Formats: sequence, C-alpha cells, structure tokens
Amino acid sequence: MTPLRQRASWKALEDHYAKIKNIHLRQLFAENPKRGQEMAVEALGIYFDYSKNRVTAETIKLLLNLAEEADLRSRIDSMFKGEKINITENRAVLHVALRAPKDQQIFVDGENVVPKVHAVLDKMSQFADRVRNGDWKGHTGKRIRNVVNIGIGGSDLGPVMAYEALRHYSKRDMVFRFVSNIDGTDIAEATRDLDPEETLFIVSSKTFTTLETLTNARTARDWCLKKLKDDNAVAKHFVAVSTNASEVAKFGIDTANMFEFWDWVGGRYSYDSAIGLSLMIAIGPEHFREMLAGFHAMDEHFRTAPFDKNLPVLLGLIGIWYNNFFGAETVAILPYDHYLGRLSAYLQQLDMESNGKHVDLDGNVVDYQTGPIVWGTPGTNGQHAYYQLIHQGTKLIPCDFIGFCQTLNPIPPHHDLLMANFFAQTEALAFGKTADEVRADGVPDFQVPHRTFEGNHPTNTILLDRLTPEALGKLIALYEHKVFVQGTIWHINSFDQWGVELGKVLANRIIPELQAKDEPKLNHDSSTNTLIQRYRKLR
Ligand code: G6Q
Repeated sequence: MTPLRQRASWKALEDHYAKIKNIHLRQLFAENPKRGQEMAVEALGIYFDYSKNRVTAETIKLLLNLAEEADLRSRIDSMFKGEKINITENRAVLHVALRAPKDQQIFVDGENVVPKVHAVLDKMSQFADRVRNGDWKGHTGKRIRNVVNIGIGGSDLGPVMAYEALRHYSKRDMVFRFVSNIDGTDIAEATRDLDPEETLFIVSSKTFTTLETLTNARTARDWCLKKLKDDNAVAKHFVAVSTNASEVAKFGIDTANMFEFWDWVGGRYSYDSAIGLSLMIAIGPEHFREMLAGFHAMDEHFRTAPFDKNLPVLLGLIGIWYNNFFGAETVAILPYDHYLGRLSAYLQQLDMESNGKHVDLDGNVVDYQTGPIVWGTPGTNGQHAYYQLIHQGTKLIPCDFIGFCQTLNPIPPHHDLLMANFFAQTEALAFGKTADEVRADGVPDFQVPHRTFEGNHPTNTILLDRLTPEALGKLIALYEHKVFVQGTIWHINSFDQWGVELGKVLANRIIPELQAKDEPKLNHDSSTNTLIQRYRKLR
C-alpha cells in the first residue's frame, strides 16, 4: 500500500488545505444560505450538523476519496467478518458481535460466536433479575442492596459512564459504586457506609491478573469476611466477569458465578459484554437489551450506509482534516447533559488507547500525526471555565457538541436555558464578533481587541431526541466506529495497547524495593533512586 502522505488523495487534500485554510465560516455561510441544511445528515434519529466546520463540499469530497484510497470499505467488512485485524495480538475484533441479534452469524475460527453471546446475556439477565427482585440473598439471608463493581480501564470506565448516563432508568433503591484505583482510598470510601451483608462485589477483569483489580478484590473480600466470618460467604457476595476461569476459581469465586467474555472483545470495547453486568443490574435486562439494539443499529448504519451519509465516517474524516492538515492536537467532547458527565473520560480511553500509536500496521514509524488528545466536561460548566481558551486562545480546538431536544428531568425553564447555551456556543465559536461590531456596542477603543472574537472555531453538533438506553448505544457505537475510521486511514492497529505495559513491569520491580525491610540495592537512575529512598524514609 502506498504510504499515506504519498497517496493522490492525501496530496489533493494538502493542496486544497493551502487554498482554503484562511476562509472564514462567516464567508462560507454567507455564500450559501442553505449550508446549515446541506451539511447535515440525519440517521437513526441522530441529527449530525457539520456545517460549522472549516470545510467546503470539495473538502468532503476529497476526504471521502481518502477513505476510498485507504480501503475503508473492505476494512469494515474484515472487522465484521471476524478476520484477525488485531495483528499484533492475532485476534479478531468483534465488539459488533456483542450486540448482534440471535439469528445473525459471525464466525471466529470457524465457530459462530453469536449463540455464545446470547447464552451469556441470558445468564446475566437471570442473575440481574434475581438480584433486583431480592431472590439472590447474601450469606445471612438479607437481600442485596449495594453493588460494587471492581475493575479498571476498560473494565471500569464503560460501566461507570453508562451507569451515570442511564441513572434515570436505574433501580433507585439500590446503591451502585465503582472502584478502580489502587489507591486504598477508593475502596475505603466506596465501602465505608455499606453493610457487607447487603453488598455484592462484581470483580470485572478480562485477564483476572490486573494488579489494581485483584488488590481491591482481596481488600473487599477481607472487608466482607471481617463481618461475615465465614469463607463460604464469598460465594454469595462475589461474582466475576472474566475470560480466565482458572484465576477466578483461584480467587475463591465459584465459576458458576462467572460471566464470560472472549479475547475478541477489547477492554475498551467491552461494556456491552458481561463487563456491563453492574449496569444491567442497575437498569434491568430490558433496558440493557434496548441499549444493545441501539449499538446494533449504528453498526448496521456504519456497515451499509454510503460514506457521504455515514455518521462515523463523516465524524472520523472531519477529525482527520483538523488533526492532519490544520495541526489541531486535541478534540473537546462537550455533552450538554449532566448524565453524560463521564462520557469524555470514557471516550478518552476509547480514542487515545486505540489510536495513540506511532508505528503503522507494517511496523514503520509514521510521518504524520495519529490520535488526538480527547478531553472535555459537560456544558454549561465548562463555559465558566476553559471555554475562554477555545474562544480567544491561540490554539485550534475542534469540539463535538452533544445535546438532546428533550430532558429527562423537565423542570422549566432549565432545559431551554441549557439548550440556548448549547446553540449559542457553536454560533459564537463559528461567527465570533468583529472589531466593528464590538465598537458599535460603544466599547472603548483600548478594550476593542480584547473583546473581539475572531470566530472560525469549528464544531460538530450531534443532536438527539432523548437520552434513552438505545440512544446511548447509538452514540457510543458512533464513536467506536469513528475511532476505527481514523485508525484505518492512519494505517495503525487501533486494537492493541502495548504502551501501557512498560509502566506495569517497572512498578512490579519497585514494589519489593518499597516493602523490603533492609535497605535495598537500587539500580534505577539517580532521580528514581533518590525518590524511592525518600519515600522509604517517610512512609
Ligand atoms: C482496554 C485495556 C485496559 C484494560 C484494563 C483492565 O482496552 O486493555 O484498559 O481494560 O487494563 O484489564 P482487565 O480487564 O484484564 O483487568
């Protein structure tokens, strides 16, 4: 395959960028009064307006050529067919199978995996119902009122994000908590007001070897047994979600209470697998299945829609335009919905762990930028904090604004005020306020430059009707596939994460050095040696 920057479509984009890089959104909107309608796509109830981007129809055409030249279509097919596209780990990438309907067939190594997915979903549903209706009792016969998910990374960020997002649909007489950090404060604070007799721990770990999760799980077990004083209690208060039955059994969890998933599900793509068990208990199996239907609808849209009407493709290509041609380093995700408070943190892992790669699929160091830095918090809070820099700073920060036409908490006038801000921000970012307009307001001359807004700051608007489980599924799948589109163009493996390994290995080396009774012989660099010595003295 021709290297990315030598492809005709890439060169055409470079030439095009040189021509249009200074064009202002004011001009683009003035030239075409229908731009706002023409540069919008509606699919699956999601209205995607990309008109407030620094693009012309020609830009989109050239970006679509880039996608064609990168063979995006056949790469999508390879993923959906279960080919082992995660080449460094020799694995299929099949999160799409987690939400496939029963009658669909998806093969890995000659085996249709869809029946296995549904068997686990059924087992989860039965268990979730038993916990929710009080049939599943704790060791002393009390019903379970608290559920604590212990996991980290992909085994935490998805469940906690989705639980927060769908809290409106959750069982309000139960408590749900999520423990991830190895810092003992996390588990201490999560359990301090809970009664072990009424608490269920879900130990979520694909490998069941992760230091943080296993340490937290052992601490939870000690906390539980301190009160219940009987090892048999573990069976009633601990269940596991894992691919590793033998490690689960070693921990003391009955493998009958283990919910399985598979190596073709990446951690950051896994919250719609059994990793979402805590979520399913919170919102109930029916809502969980509605969410899966939302994921699946977006999968089908991504697989079949023409690229110029394909939401993940357009979102991904527009991201490439800023990342690789304008040199933007970050993307802000700005949901105007308080329930989506953890969305950016979730997308941060999804995007940055997937596309934070500096070598391509052939092992060559790339000579172009790959994954952006992803950040953001829900509006309107950010408006009173960091939006200043987006409006008037020196950096170009493309933003995704995500909003809903209906609120789940109709307390007038809140939602109208929220959405007025939502619309106002994309308008202000795009069009700004010229020096003449500022002067016309009677602003003194010395203040004019300070109060002028250059505008031309690009935004996508993603507008949905209502935050339902189905809508969340669509939204998350939209971003999953956006990441896939970009990874395909950059010709990188979006599905491994070797970058997290080195720190883990070094930490394991340092643990005994911190805990040794006698002064250990340290062989690190002079900085690390001194820091360890100081810690040992003061710990
Ligand atoms: C995700 C990553 C990573 C992983 C955690 C937890 O894609 O692989 O975030 O999810 O390291 O791993 P375990 O589930 O194996 O404990």
